[in-house]
Amino acid sequence: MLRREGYLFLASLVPIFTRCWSDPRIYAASTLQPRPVIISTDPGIDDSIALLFVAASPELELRAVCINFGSLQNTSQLAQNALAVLALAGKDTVPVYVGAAEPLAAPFRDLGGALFHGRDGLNGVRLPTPSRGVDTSRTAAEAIVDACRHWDPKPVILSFAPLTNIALALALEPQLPALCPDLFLMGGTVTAAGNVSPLAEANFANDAEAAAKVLRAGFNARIAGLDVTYATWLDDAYLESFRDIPNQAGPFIWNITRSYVQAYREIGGFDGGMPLHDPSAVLMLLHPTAYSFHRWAADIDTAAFPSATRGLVIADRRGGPLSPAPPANATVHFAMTVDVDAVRDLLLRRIATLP
Ligand SMILES: [Ca+2]
Repeated sequence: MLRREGYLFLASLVPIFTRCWSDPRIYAASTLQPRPVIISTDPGIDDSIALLFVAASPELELRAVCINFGSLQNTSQLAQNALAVLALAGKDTVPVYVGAAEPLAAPFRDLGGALFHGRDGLNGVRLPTPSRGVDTSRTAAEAIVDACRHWDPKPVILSFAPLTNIALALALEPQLPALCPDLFLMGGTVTAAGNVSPLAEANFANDAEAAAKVLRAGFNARIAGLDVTYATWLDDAYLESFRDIPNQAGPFIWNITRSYVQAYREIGGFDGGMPLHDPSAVLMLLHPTAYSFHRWAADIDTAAFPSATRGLVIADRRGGPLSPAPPANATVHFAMTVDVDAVRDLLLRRIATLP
C-alpha cells in the first residue's frame, strides 16, 4: 500500500537515536522501571479515557497533567475535569497545570467540540467535586520545561490536544527535543478524511502554527492521526464491556460515551460506535508493535480559517526523485495501520485494573 518510508524534513536535528528510549522495540524490552509521563490534554471524552488508561498502566508513572484549550476554550472547566478524572483513577496527587487558552497566532475558533464533548467536556456526567485545585506554581509550558530539564529518567510527553503548550515550552527551551525527545500525540490525518474540514483534524486545525512548530522541532514523535483512530472503531458491544466492569472507571467510560456515540451517529453519520482518538497516543507507546509507522517529508498547512486546509498534513508520499531528500535523522513517525483487536483488548484489560 505504501511504497517506501520517507522522512519528515526538520529544521533542527538532534542525536536522539543514541537514546534507547527512542526505539520502541528497546522500550518494550526495558520496562523494568515505570517511565514518567507528562500529558498535555483538553478533557474531553476521549482524553478522560486516555487519562484513565495511563493511570492504569504499570509501565508508566503519571507525574503531571497540563491543560490546553481544544474541545472547549474554558481551561478552568477542562482543569476541573482533569482533577475529577484523576481522583477517579486514584491519582489525586498528580499536579494539574493550566496552559494555553488560545492558539499561538490565530484567534480561538469553535470547531464544534461541545457537540461531541458537551458544554462541560464530559457530556454532563457528574463526578465528585475535586478536593483540590490546580497547581498555580507554574504554567503548563513551564511545567513541561521543568520536567524535561530535571526529571530522571526523562519523561515521555503525551499530547491529546492542540500542541500549543508544547510550542510554548519550545519557545522557553529551544533544546526541548534534545532534553526530552519522545513525544506521542494524537493529531492530524495523512490519508483519512478530516473531521473539522474535509481535509483537517481538530487538534492540528485548532492550532496549526503550533503543530507546524512542534513537528519541525526535532522530536522523536509518534503520531496517531485519523488514519488509525478511525480504524480503531469501538462498536456498541465493545463499549458495553466497560459498563460491566466492577469498578468506577468502567461505568464512567460507558456513561461519558453515550452522548459521544450519539454525536457520531447524528453529526458524523456513523451507524453506532465511536473512533478511539486520544487513547491511541498511549497505545502507540504501550503497544508499538500493534502499529506500522511511516516517515515522509511533511509539513503542516497554516492557512487561516475558514480555509479547509488549515492543519492539513502535507506528506510527500510519492517516492522517487521528485520527493525531497530527508535528513537521515528526521524522526517524525506517522502511524498508518493498527492491530485493532490487540489495542482494544489492551485498553479494556487495563481499565479493569483500576480501583
Ligand atoms: Ca483531546
